[in-house]
Amino acid sequence: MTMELVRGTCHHDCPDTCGWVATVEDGVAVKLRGASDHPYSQGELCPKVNRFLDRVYHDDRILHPLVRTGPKGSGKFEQVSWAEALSVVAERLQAVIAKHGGEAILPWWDAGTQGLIQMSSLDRIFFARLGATRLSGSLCGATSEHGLTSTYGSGLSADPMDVRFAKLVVLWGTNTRLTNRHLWPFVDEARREGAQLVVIDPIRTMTAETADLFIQPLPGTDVALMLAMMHVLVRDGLVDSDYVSRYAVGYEALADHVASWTPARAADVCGLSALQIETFAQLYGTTRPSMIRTLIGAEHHENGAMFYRSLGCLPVLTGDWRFRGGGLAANGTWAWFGDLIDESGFELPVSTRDINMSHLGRALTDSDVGIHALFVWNGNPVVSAPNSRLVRQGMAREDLFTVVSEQFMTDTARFADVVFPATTQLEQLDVVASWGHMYLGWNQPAIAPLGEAVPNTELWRRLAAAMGLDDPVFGYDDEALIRLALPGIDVDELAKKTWIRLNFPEPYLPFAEGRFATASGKAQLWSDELEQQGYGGLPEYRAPTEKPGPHNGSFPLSLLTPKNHTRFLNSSYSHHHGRQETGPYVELDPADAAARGIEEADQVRIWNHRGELSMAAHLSNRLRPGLVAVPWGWWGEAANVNILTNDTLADWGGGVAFYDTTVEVAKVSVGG
Ligand SMILES: Nc1nc2c(c(=O)[nH]1)N[C@H]1C(S)=C(S)[C@@H](COP(=O)(O)OP(=O)(O)OC[C@H]3O[C@@H](n4cnc5c(=O)[nH]c(N)nc54)[C@H](O)[C@@H]3O)O[C@H]1N2
Ligand SMILES: Nc1nc2c(c(=O)[nH]1)N[C@H]1C(S)=C(S)[C@@H](COP(=O)(O)OP(=O)(O)OC[C@H]3O[C@@H](n4cnc5c(=O)[nH]c(N)nc54)[C@H](O)[C@@H]3O)O[C@H]1N2
Ligand code: SF4
Ligand SMILES: [Mo]
Repeated sequence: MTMELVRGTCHHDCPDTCGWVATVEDGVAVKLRGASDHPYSQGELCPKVNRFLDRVYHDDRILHPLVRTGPKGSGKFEQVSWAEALSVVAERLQAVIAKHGGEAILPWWDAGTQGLIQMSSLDRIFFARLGATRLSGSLCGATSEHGLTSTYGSGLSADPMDVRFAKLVVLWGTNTRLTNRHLWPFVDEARREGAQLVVIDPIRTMTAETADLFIQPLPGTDVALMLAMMHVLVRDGLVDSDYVSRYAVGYEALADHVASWTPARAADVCGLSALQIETFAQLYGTTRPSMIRTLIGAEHHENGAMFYRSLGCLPVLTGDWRFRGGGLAANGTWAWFGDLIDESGFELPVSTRDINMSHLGRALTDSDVGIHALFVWNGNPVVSAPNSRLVRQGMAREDLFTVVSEQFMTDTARFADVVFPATTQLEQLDVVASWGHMYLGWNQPAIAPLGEAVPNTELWRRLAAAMGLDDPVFGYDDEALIRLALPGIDVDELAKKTWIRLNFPEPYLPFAEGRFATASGKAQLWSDELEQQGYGGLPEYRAPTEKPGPHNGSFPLSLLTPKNHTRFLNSSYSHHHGRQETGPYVELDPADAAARGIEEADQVRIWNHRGELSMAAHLSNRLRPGLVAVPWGWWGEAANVNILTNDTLADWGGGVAFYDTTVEVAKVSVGG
């Protein structure tokens, strides 16, 4: 018997990017454990990935190419050879191009794996050569980065691990214990040293439960809260005027602007008390260092980018950037890797149109847009994109030719004409950059690909050959692609060490002496660009278009649909771990339930102008009147809450307003 330990890095779309070690016996992975020497994840994986081997070896894995035999969406397929599947795809794509032009082809991909080459590399050359429509926007991450860039000139922010040096930790719109669990020990460390913890979330999450101070604003109103904090900082002389005068522009204008944003005014907008705002603002204004941690929750609003742009102003005003353990740790980590990763080898200058990925449903159902072929990999848009009824409607078009590369028969793959079998992270080579810490991770394949599954890179090579594309880069193997994308990295050393810290100083104090990436080198409390683009030069609160109320076709209750299950990763694992999680259900405040005659476990309808679902009611003290929540990530038309969600784009940055959704809920009458 041979036994081998193979080190790798988790590929999931998760900020933790954990290191792991697979035990392989005679070519079969028998154990997967967290790598105890990974400096950030330190040994533990998570309830999702602890059972990753069950996923890898699951009977439901797609291991061969499939061609549809039943009606669209029926999930009826037959196994075919790779050669046959490739020739079907090549023929159909050539026919689409001949009849409608390359732009009738839409690629749709996300971060199902966020590995550098398996997420997106050769696909870009492939689709550029076909003249396909380009995918723009993002379900996750771009709005926060663009918002922050408006204030700092880049998405760079603090090293999240430095939260351990904070005296005040503010978890703002992030459910750390669920979504970023390996940061929690660092938060705990700070608390053991006396730090206080503030959590700001419309939902009393498992993270909020542990806070010293929990602030529960109405969704999408945080910018008003920030403006009132700025008001208090200015009013009470808590601004670090030395820092601001050296390293920021627009302070005078901002100070004038926030004069009218009293805590009382913000309290009305946010549904908080003026005293709460006052207390928090004082705490923040007088505690150094204060570290704000935020991730993605707050970007899923129409004013999502404004949230991050405004948040970025706070540690500038307090001068928190001077201190280790101070500042703001956002999803800016990708920005750190930017200088390292050179994707130009995967790009061709193309001038085709683009379509925002959140508008998949709109694009597929609008005949003027004219999409005739759709290619999906690394994502499950039928479950993860907003306004999902429209996505289903579009994907059900018999005249749409759909290709999906998947490991499992997801709701999206069910609509495919051709399904290609994809390998898992245990079967593919890659490197993984993190958006939660500063370590780049190598992933050595631990086992051979199962069945006829291939890494995404190999799929593009085979498709390129089938389509007669001969760009030299299609001849590169995976290691050569990694070398191409990481010109400044010693790839052999990375492979040997498995994890290397980016070459940033430690402690990492990016803005201790200003040096923001803006043209002036200063933080932009006032932004000329935003003023010119019509967003206003200063942080501004704007209510969403879809807000609760009996007008404008909207509905009386706000609906939030964040991640809720420890065993799900977005929509992945819901079909494996679903039985261990309760749900889906509609979580209601007892007051809203009482007003509708709803009791615990009653079957209720939840609907709006986009769709309707029927689920059990769950009365909860995690919410507040006017707010309901449904856990997201469940497969199946009857369980997928994105049927209800808003596909309006965020202000700038290309994200989408999932969480600016309004609904009504009613009891399903017996027999009705
Ligand atoms: N277990 C688990 N972990 C995950 C994931 C998963 O599916 N399951 N997904 C991964 C992915 S892709 C991502 S992007 C991250 C996301 O990590 P987070 O950003 O932490 O997660 P979200 O659930 O999107 O939102 C976080 C919180 O934002 C709150 N929120 C919503 N609107 C507002 C608002 O207007 N203001 C404020 N203050 N808060 C608001 C929500 O109530 C929610 O509790 O998690 C990653 N980790
Ligand atoms: N209502 C609501 N909607 C949301 C969110 C929310 O909080 N609420 N969160 C949003 C966020 S933050 C995100 S990031 C998105 C996530 O949405 P998606 O990116 O669509 O995430 P998943 O649903 O996990 O789908 C990833 C798929 O990729 C496949 N996959 C994994 N590795 C590979 C591989 O190597 N090759 C191939 N070909 N496939 C692979 C997996 O099997 C899985 O089916 O959803 C967004 N949608
Ligand atoms: S999903 Fe996240 S927490 Fe779980 S092992 Fe992967 S990186 Fe770590
Ligand atoms: Mo995400």
